[in-house]
Amino acid sequence: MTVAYLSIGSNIGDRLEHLVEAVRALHFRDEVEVLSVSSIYETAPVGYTDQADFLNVTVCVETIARAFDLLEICQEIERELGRVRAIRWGPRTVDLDILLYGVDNIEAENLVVPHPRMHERAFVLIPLLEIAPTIAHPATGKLFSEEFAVQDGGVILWKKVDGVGHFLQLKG
Ligand code: 5RY
Ligand code: CA
Ligand code: CA
Repeated sequence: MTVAYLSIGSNIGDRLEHLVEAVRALHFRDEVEVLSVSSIYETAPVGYTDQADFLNVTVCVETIARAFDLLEICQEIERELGRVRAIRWGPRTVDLDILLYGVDNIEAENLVVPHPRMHERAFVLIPLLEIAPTIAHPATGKLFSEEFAVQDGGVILWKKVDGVGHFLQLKG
């Protein structure tokens, strides 16, 4: 069993509905147990900025799936929720990214873990630190709480979430 952290984001349509459905889909997979979920944050788009704001959460799961199977699961859920990959950096109904998979370092063509940009993205770090305040980068040993990006703006608490059960009961 491996503990993994995922980032989930949505910036089109009913963003809350998309996050709730994504976490629900993880919850119903036999290979995945959702251990915790952060509050929901509204975040300014990073990387391609002339776009709608995102809702983002970070989720901690325990899984028997290997990393590449977890990636498959995430991509299946994206497809189930109607994500169309029309434009590479276009708006997305839902995006599930593997941030950390245990302490593994993976550098494959289709999967790089730890996520290479996670330490510089407040929309990842702020929700991650809510559920794992003392977590460190498995390769560098650096605490994520000590990253400068934690102090970046553009991330506001949108809805406080008190446990996975509460999250799964939210209506989109
Ligand atoms: C759009 C904007 C930025 C598509 C769009 C990127 C996230 C993209 C992000 C996320 C926030 C990215 C670049 N339309 N910014 N930027 N949250 N993902 N706030 O989840 F692909 S990647
Ligand atoms: Ca499950
Ligand atoms: Ca992605």
